Amino acid sequence: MYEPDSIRRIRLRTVAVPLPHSVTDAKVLTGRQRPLREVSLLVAEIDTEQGHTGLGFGYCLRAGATAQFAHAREVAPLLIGEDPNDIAHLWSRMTWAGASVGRGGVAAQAIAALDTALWDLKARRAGLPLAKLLGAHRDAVRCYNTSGGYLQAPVEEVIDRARASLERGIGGIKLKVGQPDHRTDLQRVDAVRKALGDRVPLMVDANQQWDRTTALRMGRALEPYELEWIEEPLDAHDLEGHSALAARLDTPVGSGEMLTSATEVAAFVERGAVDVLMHDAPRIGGITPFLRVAAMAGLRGMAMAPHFVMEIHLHLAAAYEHATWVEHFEWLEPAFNERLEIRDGCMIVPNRPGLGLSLHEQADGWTMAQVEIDGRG
Ligand code: SMN
Ligand code: MG
Repeated sequence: MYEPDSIRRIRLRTVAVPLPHSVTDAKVLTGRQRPLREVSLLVAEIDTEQGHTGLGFGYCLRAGATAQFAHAREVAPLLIGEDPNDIAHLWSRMTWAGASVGRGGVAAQAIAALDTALWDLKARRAGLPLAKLLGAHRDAVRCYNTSGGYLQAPVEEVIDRARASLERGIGGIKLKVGQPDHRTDLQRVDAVRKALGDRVPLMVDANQQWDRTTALRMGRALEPYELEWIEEPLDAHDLEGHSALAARLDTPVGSGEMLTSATEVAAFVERGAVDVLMHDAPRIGGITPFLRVAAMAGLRGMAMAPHFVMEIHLHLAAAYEHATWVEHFEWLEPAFNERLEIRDGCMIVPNRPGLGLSLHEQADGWTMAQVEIDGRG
């Protein structure tokens, strides 16, 4: 017999995780952003009256951490006293509470940390890894490395790091492109393809720095390299441009990481604007909206390669029917005690319950803000 549980306490904190070294993508070289030095996590920990716990997190890069924390702090009290199993209802309540600032962006991202903690809690209560709770299609997901392919690294270093990734069992390599000098992009892709050989899955990511003409020209110039996909060739919101480009290139086009609501992602899915859907649960409001658009993409047989946060997306990709990849980054590892196992080109779904994560104590030293909410005001 099910006895409804009740949320007793929520802890929120912002944890600024430093990167081993700063990284540069095309947005930096075109003067739009500073190099990236840290990732700010918004961590939510939920405790229930029956003694269950859930751990979730969202993130942001550069600006936004203060606003995410402030919004989460405002909506989290709505969860106190509620049954943590009613995740869809709680997601709606939190979203309606902040509706006047919108259903995407910072508001959605604050909710994402809490929503993810609720899913973690539900899976832990069931004693199942999250992928199993959702209904997994596989217990390992193909993975590719991104962190070795940034633009501040000379191509020799990119090749060395790619070789090290492949040796440790990672299944593909992504390179950053989109530099103001297009020839440099092509030279780097050529050098890496020659060094690694034809059989290694390679992807490129232009981080939105091409216009429509350049994207088509670069896409055509890159066709001989048989890339797994070309990512963010255009402005992230240029739905029409993506549709036209995807129709004209043989190489699959991927995008979706910069969209910040399920509705925005759904438009790309409905229009078939991308071949590889790259949405991001923490960016669009959590696992609840992620699964809604994944279901739409699944009906169309689309490929899916969720953006960043392998710690969460590994479970969601394992529960997706069609072709899928997960993105390997070591950046967030210092914040957690556990490590994901990688073998034969794939990341293995952990057999621990929930997401299978616990916060490392060094996260305490990186905590910039925290609050405990227990309903007693
Ligand atoms: C990226 C952007 C922001 C954080 C991590 C990674 C990048 C990617 O665009 O897709 O790898
Ligand atoms: Mg990207």
